[in-house]
Amino acid sequence: MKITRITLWEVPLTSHETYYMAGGKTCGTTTSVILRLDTDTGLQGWGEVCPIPHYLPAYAGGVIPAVEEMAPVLLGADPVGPEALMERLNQHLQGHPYAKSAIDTALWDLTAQAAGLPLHALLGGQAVQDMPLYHSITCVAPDEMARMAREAYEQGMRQFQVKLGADDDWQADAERLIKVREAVGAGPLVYGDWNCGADALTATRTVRAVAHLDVMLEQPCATLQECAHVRAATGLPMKLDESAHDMASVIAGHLAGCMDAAALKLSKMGGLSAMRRIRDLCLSLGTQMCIEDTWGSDVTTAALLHLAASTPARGIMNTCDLSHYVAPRLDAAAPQRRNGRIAPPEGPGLGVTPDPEVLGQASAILD
Ligand code: 0XW
Ligand code: MG
Repeated sequence: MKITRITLWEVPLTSHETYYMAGGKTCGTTTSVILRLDTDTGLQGWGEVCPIPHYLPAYAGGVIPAVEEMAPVLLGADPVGPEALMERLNQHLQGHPYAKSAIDTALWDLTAQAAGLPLHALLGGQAVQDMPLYHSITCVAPDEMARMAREAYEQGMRQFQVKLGADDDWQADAERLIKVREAVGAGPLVYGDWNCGADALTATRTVRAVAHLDVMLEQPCATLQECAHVRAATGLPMKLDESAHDMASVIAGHLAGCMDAAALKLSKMGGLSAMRRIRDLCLSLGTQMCIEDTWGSDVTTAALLHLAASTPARGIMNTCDLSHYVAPRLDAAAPQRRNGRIAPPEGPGLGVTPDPEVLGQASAILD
C-alpha cells in the first residue's frame, strides 16, 4: 500500500461549557485539525489533533505547516507498520509531537483496516469491554461546580476533575474541593487540577486546608521539583499531566515519588506509537493512567478509546470522551458515555468516519 494524498481540514470546536483553567487559559472555541491519508488501495486513514491555546507547546496553526514539511516522507510510503514510518518522520523533523500524533493515528487506522481488525487488536488486544470515564469541571464558582458534579454523578460518573486556580484565590480553590467532594459523597475519585498554575507555597496552603479530605492533586506547579515538594508537604496522592510528556519525563516523575497517576495524552506524546510504549511502562511502574488527549472530537476520542481498551484494567484509572464536551460531532455514530463508562468503536480500524458536511472545505491537499 502507498500513501497517495494528504488532506487537512480545520474545524472549529465549541465547548458546551466554556472551560476555565489556571493561568488565564480558556477553551471556548478551538481549532481542530482533521487529517485524512488516501492510499492507492482506496483505504483512507483518519487522524485529528486539537491543541488548547497556551496549554502545551502546541498550536493549531502549526499543524498544517508541520505536515507539509513531513509530506515528502509520507507521500509514496507504505503506511502499514506505523512505527517504522514514524521513526523516519522523527529523523526528518524533530519535535512537533502534536502534528505527528494526527499522522500516527491515521497510519494506525490504515494498518488496522488493512488487517481487517479493530485498532485495539493491534495495540495489545481487547483487555476490557469498556472503561471508566472522568468528568472535567470548569473552574467557576464553587457552588456551580458542585452542581455540575452532582448532575454528572446522577448520570453515572464516578470520577471528577475539579479545575482550580482560575481566579487566583486559594481559599476559593479549597472551597471548590470541599463542595465537589460533598456533592458526590464518599467513594468517587475527586481530584483538583491546577494545570501548572500554582506556586508551591499557594498549592501547599490550599491542600493543607483540605488535608482531611479524600482528594488527589493534579499538576499543581510547572516543574516536577515543585510538584514533588507539594506531594511531600501534603501527603496527598498526585497525578502528573504537563510534566509527564515522554518516556524520560514519566521515569523522572516516578523517581520523584509524585506520580501516583499520570495523564497520557496523544498529542503531548506524539501519537499512539509513542503512547503505547509509555502505557506499557506505566503498567510496569504501577502508575494509574488517564488515557486521553488535550481536546478534540470523535477521531481523537476513538484513537484514545482503542488504546484504553487494550490496556489491562489494573492500569486504567480512567479515559476521556473529549467529543462529549464539544460541538460539532464529527461522526454521529461514534461512541457515547453510558452510565459513566464508554466502549471503543466497533469495526475495522479506528471505526469512525467524519461527516463530509461537518468537515466542509479542505484547508490543504498535498499530493
Ligand atoms: C486537557 N484538559 C484541559 C482537558 C481534559 O478534559 C483534561 C484537562 C487536563 O488538563 O487534565
Ligand atoms: Mg491536567
